[in-house]
Amino acid sequence: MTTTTMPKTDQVTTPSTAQTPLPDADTLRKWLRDMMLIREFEVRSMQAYQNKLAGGFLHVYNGQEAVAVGCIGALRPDDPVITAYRDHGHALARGMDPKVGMAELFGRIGGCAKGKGGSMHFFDAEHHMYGGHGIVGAQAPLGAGLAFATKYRDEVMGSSKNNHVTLCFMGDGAINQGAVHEAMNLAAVLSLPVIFIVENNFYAMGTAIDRSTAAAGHICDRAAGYEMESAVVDGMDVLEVYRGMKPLVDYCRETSKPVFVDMRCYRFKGHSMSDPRKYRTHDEEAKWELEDPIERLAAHLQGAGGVTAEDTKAMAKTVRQEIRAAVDWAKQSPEPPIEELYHDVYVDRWGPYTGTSVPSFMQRRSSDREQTNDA
Ligand SMILES: Cc1ncc(C[n+]2csc(CCOP(=O)(O)OP(=O)(O)O)c2C)c(N)n1
Ligand SMILES: [Mg+2]
Repeated sequence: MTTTTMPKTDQVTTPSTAQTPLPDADTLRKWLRDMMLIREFEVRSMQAYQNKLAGGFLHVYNGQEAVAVGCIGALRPDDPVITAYRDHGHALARGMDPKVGMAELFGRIGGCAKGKGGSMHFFDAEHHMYGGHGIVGAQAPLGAGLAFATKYRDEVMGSSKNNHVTLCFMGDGAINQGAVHEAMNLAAVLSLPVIFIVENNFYAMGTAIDRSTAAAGHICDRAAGYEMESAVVDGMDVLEVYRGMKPLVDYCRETSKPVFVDMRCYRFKGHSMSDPRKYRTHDEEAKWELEDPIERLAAHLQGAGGVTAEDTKAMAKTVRQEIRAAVDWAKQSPEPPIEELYHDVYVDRWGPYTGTSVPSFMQRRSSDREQTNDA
């Protein structure tokens, strides 16, 4: 048994919080509903898993809902998002229909990946959600690649400039992966509009962050090595997440420079369904449960007026009905036929390869060439 030296959320500093105005009351109510929807989806996912309706691995997002909802709330709807295997919350926050998500979990043809991906591979191109990735840190190069693609379209292919910002989420366990550092380096070298968000829940499986990571209390120092802007944000409060992220998203969009975020949060459940959580104490869990992001936003909305306890209850009821309908729908969806194994393996949307050219943002500056004398 080990205990972590994790900072409490009240010790966390958040940038520019005072200056960033919050969105209107309807948006805040939608965020509360979205967080409730994610929580209920996870509760029913765990039930379904125990009832053997879902197979494979299941990693639920309980406790971290404010991160996906607040970060995605700071984006435009067409900005790309990519994450790891704890991905249901991001997909739902991005607008995925819970029916389609539940069917994916159940391995049914109605799922977002036709039941061929399961829990770890929620993918929804229409909502610019690019997965769901099971290899720790593997989504970081893909996130940099998505940002590269948006920049390439703007500067080389496109007739109009879209200035997309890509959000690339990862766990704290990913930050010691070589691929993550290669991606951060390339993002800095090519000036790619990507925000690397570490959902720092202080554990990678059963290993506390200070047992696996040097200088665990200040992982933003790693971003400094790439001359990248960075921030620590309280991920247990959706308003703080939004206030922290909005200026960073705006900065990234304006400058096309990458950003790194240490998003402090806590997962209320185990790493996966087979985790008995023996590596942390009940006291520690109880302390973090007091920070429940859903309760915090509900209290804010009730305190700020406009929303009553009855409204919140009614919202919770609607959400329960929606998720129950999603479970029923997913159960009705057939299993994929065997031929599906060979479908969707390769995509040739852009036609055959016809050569390439180097976009200007990849060309080395002439001053660099003069310095190294190898023009
Ligand atoms: C390259 C690689 N190594 C090991 C694993 C096994 N593994 C799966 S999840 C995990 C822990 C990751 O923890 P973290 O990144 O903090 O994410 P969290 O589960 O806390 O969201 C590990 C080691 C893996 N999937 N990929
Ligand atoms: Mg973690």
